[in-house]
Amino acid sequence: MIEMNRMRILLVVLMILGVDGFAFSQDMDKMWGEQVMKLKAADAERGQLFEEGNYAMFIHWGLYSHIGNLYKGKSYYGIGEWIMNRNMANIPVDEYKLLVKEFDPVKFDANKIAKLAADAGMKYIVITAKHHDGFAMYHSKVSKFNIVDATPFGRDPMKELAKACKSHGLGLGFYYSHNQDWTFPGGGNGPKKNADGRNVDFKYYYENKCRAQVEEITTQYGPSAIVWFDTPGRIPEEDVKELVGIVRKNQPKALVSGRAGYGLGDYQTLGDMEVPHENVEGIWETVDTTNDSWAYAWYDNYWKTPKEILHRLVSTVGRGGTYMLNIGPQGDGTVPELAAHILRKAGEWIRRYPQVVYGTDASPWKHALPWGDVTVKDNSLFLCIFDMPKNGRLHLPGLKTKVKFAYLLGVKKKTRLEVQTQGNWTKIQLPPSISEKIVPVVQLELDGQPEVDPCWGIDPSVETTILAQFADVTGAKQEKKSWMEKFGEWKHVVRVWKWEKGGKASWQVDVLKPGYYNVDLTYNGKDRIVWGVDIEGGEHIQNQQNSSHNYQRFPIGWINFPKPGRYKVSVSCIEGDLAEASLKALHFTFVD
Ligand code: H79
Repeated sequence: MIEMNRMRILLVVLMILGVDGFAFSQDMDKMWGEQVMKLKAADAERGQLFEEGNYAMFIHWGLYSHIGNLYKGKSYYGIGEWIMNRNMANIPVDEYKLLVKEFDPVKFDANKIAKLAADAGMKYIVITAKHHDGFAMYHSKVSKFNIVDATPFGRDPMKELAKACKSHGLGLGFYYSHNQDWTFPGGGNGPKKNADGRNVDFKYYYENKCRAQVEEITTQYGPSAIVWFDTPGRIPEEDVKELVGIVRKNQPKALVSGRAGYGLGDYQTLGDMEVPHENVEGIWETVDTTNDSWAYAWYDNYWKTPKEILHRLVSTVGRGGTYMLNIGPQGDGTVPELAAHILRKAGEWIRRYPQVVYGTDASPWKHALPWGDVTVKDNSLFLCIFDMPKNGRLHLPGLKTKVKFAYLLGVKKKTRLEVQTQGNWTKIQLPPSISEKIVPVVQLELDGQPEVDPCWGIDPSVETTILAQFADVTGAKQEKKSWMEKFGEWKHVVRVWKWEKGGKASWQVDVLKPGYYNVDLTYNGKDRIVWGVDIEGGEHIQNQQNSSHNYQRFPIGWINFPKPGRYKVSVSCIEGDLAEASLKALHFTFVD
């Protein structure tokens, strides 16, 4: 056990990123910080928060929330906390600072927010104590640019939230932008001169604001669960060491986010809004949004449904991580009603099946399955069904451990479901009517620790999507790409592109039911493209389709798997702009 605790998990994150739409010189890696994680014996206790928690509330709330992406009568589309930026409203520092006089979030109710998080099934809250705009959302003694001293509101919402979290049994952590400060002289991307017109450097900001504020947020509000540093950029390593030291001294049980920089944090945060497709080792989290922006944006009504939230939560936990979901309260302090509604609805499901989410581990398949995803606790598998197979048959490819019994959760009378094996497959027959309307869950009790043969199963009962990320590739490039859909709104993909003649992306698949399957491809590219799909030693199909600059799905045709069992399937790009053609996924649907 001690040995286990001492086990060091070393994880180097390599992100190969392309950024479209904005010209900027800094690498995204540097923006989010290169994160080399070491989980040491001493960190094990801190790691408990993630081991058991798995679901948390993120809150972006600040002076920018008062603007809500509507400035001087004009709407700006993108992440609201970046409204000052030159690619958004381009607000001069002095003008932004004047907004404090209008910021009066009188409807802020810490208890209501903490209750919402608890009702949602979240275990702790991380809130912006200071974002890149430099405005402190708590009572700071070192800078008057804070909510207590500078606004008509005059209250310390963090004090109120600390109390409310305590009474609801929630942990509380603070987001603190340690490198960037756009309004304090010397801060990252901030003014270069101080009030006397003297040139100042980062040290000036660090010594006069940053260090003291980290001291404040770790001493003024009782026990902290996390200090969430972000975008380390060019902050010197010794400063990060000192900041982490301050957290350790004042809050020995608090986790420090990986975005502190220089591998000095306790865990890894993936790219913003990134739910990974493949299991990730170590302790890590995904940070995500309920709509599109982090901070409140008046027009932002593109909400994730409760089912989508649960899907992203279960997928993150199923990949081995913790899910932190953001809400952006408005300038008056209230949480948008739809955000609250979605969170509560998802929370009702979690309360029905808490054992599926809390304290569970990653799926032995290491990726999603066609009908949903899996979490694990000891010898139990929790099969969460997001796409119900029409015939009620749940198929598990490659499960090597014997199933003792299977039953549907959430029903009064625990009834054993029929389980059969066929080749490498385990087949479970679901009951004809299921009362769970959002995400039904089947629990499998196994004879031992789950073991899985990592082959891709082609499911005859529900569409099977296989990602290019999992292909073996020759004669093409397999690369990760992250891009912004709107300003600051990230999307991530691993694609296969830069095809050469004869290049192939291949997967080992296992077919349960022989016959014809329709094959679609999701790709982007330029103009018309001819794609081929091959079964090694079997059929070859090809077809020309159009393409678009964003990822879209096009049909290629039917392909025949003559008997059950293993095949090697390959995709190749045959004609068209081979260098630009970028494959994301292939999809198989059984043709009845
Ligand atoms: O707090 C949220 C974001 O404001 C913050 N992290 C999450 C949790 C964040 N700050 N910076 N970044 C994320 C990444 C920076 C991206 C950039 Fe850009 C790309 C900086 C310049 C180009 C997007 C476009 C943001 C500004 C311009």
